[in-house]
Amino acid sequence: MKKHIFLLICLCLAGLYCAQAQSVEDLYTKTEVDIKMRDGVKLHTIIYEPKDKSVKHPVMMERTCYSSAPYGEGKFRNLAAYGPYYEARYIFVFQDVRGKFMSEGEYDDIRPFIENKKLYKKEARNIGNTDEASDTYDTVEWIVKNTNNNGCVGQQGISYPGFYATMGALSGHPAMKAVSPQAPVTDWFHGDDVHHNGAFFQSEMVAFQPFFEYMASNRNVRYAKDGKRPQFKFPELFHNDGYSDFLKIGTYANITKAYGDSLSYLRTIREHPNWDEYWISHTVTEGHLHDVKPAVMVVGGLFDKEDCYGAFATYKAIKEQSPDTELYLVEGPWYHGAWTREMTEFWDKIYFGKEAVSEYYINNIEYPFFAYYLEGKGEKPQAGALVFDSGTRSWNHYGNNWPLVCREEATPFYLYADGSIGTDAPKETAAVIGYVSDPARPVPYRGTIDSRTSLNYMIDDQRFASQRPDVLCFQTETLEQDMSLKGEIEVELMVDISTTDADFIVKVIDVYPDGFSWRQELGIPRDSDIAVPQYVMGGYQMLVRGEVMRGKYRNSFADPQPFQPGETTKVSFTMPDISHTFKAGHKLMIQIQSSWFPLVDRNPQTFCDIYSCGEDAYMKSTVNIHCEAEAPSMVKLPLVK
Ligand code: PG9
Repeated sequence: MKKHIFLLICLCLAGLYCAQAQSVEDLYTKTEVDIKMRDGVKLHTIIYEPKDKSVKHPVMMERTCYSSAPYGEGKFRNLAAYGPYYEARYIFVFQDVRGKFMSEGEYDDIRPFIENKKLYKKEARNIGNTDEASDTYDTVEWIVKNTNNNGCVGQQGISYPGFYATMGALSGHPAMKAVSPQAPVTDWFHGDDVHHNGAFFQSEMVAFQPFFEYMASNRNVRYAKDGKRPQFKFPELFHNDGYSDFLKIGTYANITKAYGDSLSYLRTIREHPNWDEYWISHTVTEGHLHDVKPAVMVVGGLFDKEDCYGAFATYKAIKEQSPDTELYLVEGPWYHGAWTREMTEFWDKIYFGKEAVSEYYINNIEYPFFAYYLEGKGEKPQAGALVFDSGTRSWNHYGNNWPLVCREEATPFYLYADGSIGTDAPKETAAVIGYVSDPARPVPYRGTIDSRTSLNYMIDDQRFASQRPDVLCFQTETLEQDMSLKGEIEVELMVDISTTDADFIVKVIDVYPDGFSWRQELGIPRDSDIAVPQYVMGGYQMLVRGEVMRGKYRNSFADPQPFQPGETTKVSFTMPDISHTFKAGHKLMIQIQSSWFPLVDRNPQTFCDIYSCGEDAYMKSTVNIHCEAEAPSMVKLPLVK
């Protein structure tokens, strides 16, 4: 008997060894197919299918504008990197979206969703009547009919692929059971990538567009001669210090001229400076997120420099427009895409802990969601919002009650002219504090030199800024007890400026106690292998949330209006949700400034069309913040009482 058990153990170990030793190529086949959409356009699709045909497999799909490569027979993606999905032998599908890389068709940025699309039998009748949702439907229809699948398809994607996942949720295909838009591109005028509250996020876009419009275009990949991408020579506008480089280039007109006005999206941005029909039709949350059939898990990073806004906006829009959808929100202390990459316990100077790391997210949050809906495996996850507290470094589930504190319940924290903050309305009759905003010396968005936009800026130390005369600092007394903020932040400033336009950047900051050290806070012994950042953490001013408001849009994003110099004027706007506990011993600081460079383009501070103005439009402006009884300035904080 013992011999048989021993033999059985050996056989199991051998089997285990073989399974582990088997490569992706041993376990999967790769097929590349140009799937015909309903209007005849073919989209290049790469399908990795398990060789094991004894069972039907679930499907995980990603539609992307960043290439479904590697292309070519025998060239496999490292599917093992997909962890539990690979272990569960999912069918993996990667597709180049219309107009990109190896797919046919014309590309349209954040292609509008077409309501009430008809599906005609004749291809010609479907021309002009397709969008990313119908392309997803037609793709899923082909996949279900042509692979050894279990009839359950999932889709996920980060950033732009997150937008395609949102569109996948609108495809209406019955096999599409679960979708996860992650840091989805959602609203490029109010809060994602291109603009925040109408202000242009230049350093991201100017660096991104040349790659996106040339290297990624199907003209230069699918249709390039023998598939070789011609190298594009763009003028060397940027050398090493983004701040100096962008200051030297100056205006938007100079940037587009340097590129020979060849970047179509920079032309689109110039042609649509205000919130108009172009932006409305290209913003999916503008009434299109109804009848969402699949389960949806929106994932976002609280400190995501690109699409922090989009995740919250998508979740709130589906919650409001499609109340029957099985809807989930996951918000972690992450930068753009960190949750599926190399997020570790420390991120730059800040410790977020073991439950912030990518492995925890994939194994405890994301995979269980898809396993339930695509494999029928495990418990149904708790629907609603699972949000990490970046102060207590812990996950909390709020069910359907996110944000915990809504606008009407938010607590006003008044800004006083002496630089303090409090919850009592100011009594002074004349209390103003101000600065001179000089476009020739804009406030940097970081305290260090960057050539590209740093993903760390959203948790950076703000002490570099608080020392500047053109940055106002307001702070509370040292907190005697923890103060938790859970939701969006409303800003209401009463201002007067000496010119006819200005930007207002407000930053919410967690001020660490003097003498603070991670080693003491976390009890990390000297001989520990945890790499504690070597940095003066005592007095660290951690950015928790920053946002810009372009003053001319204060009354309407569609109809910008000039300021009357010297006239006290209200400027109010909303900052994306936070989930942060300010611990006892810390302070809450608010900083106000009028430039955030080169992250945001400079406001000339005269009312004009910034996308076509000349250098002569730029002028200094004296900015006053009113902190008086009849004109109080405040931030309304989502304080959990
Ligand atoms: N959200 C990212 C982006 C898209 C388009 C322009 C700039 C940035 C991204 O898809 O990675």
